[in-house]
Amino acid sequence: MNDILRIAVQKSGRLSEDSFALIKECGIDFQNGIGQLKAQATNFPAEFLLLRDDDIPGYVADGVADIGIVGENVMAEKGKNVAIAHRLGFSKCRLSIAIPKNEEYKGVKGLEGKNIATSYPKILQKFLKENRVAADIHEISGSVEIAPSIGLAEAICDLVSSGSTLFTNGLKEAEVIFKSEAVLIKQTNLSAGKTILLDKLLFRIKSVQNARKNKYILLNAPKSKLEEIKKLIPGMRSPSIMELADPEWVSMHSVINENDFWDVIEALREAGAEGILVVPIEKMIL
Ligand code: PRT
Ligand code: ZN
Repeated sequence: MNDILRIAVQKSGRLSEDSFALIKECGIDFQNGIGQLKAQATNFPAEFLLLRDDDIPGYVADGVADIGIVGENVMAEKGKNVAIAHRLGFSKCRLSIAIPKNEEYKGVKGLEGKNIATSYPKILQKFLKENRVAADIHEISGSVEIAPSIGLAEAICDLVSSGSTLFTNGLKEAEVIFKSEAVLIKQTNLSAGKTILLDKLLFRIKSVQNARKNKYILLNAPKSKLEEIKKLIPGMRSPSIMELADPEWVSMHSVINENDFWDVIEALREAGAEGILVVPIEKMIL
């Protein structure tokens, strides 16, 4: 059977660039023409549906698309029957309650009876209910940040990343109620054939993510310090060690994690490593 995976992606917006880059790094090519809503992959059994992000959970739940890339915030707000297949780690942001910056924040209970403007009424309602606070939710679809200054609401609940939008609108972040990142969502009853395709795609995505998290390192080490240096760069199984023309020295190759990158480099230099080269990895298959 010739299965094809239909993938919903935001057409243009904050998720698009990273979504398209990830697809490309997974080795999947497609032509994305202006105004085009559908695109066929040329080298993978996939078809892309280019949509507004708000429509993606519904399309996936209804089976119009099999999988989709969307912010977890939109997935939670829409409350559709979809499952997270994988976390993608980009478009990170948080949904927060903000109040005028010269007001004192008296905790969640201080929101009792307040009028809060938001585009995320469901997530906000859930948070208020869990905290047993009764507040009025005023749903608006955009420019939420100006609501307090025009007298529409006393507080807002909106997405924040750097915080500069809140700042320029005279607001301050009072409470984070939801943390979000882009997620790959899937239909809950994918066919066996499409599940195989999704697994292939997930394998590629994980290889791309592992490669981004790790670096390839090459260095020269004095033989006398070999054991000490080996412990610092254990690599995927163990480091490769090659003889150099100088019998006192060896060349070592390994993989190091981006998170402890600088600590490892410093420790290597202290241990006597020289000529350290660090290069990006394109794909990493574990
Ligand atoms: O047209 P379409 O409906 O597809 O797109 P959209 O305009 O609804 O969404 P878009 O492209 O703006 O955002 C898509 C997703 O990106 C969101 O659902 C989030 O998951 C994620 N994301 C990450 C953000 C932000 N960061 C973000 N900062 N979405 C919106 N913002 C806005 C926020 O609403 C506020 O206005 O940026 C402003 C705050 O940013 P800072 O940096 O000033 O704090
Ligand atoms: Zn949207």
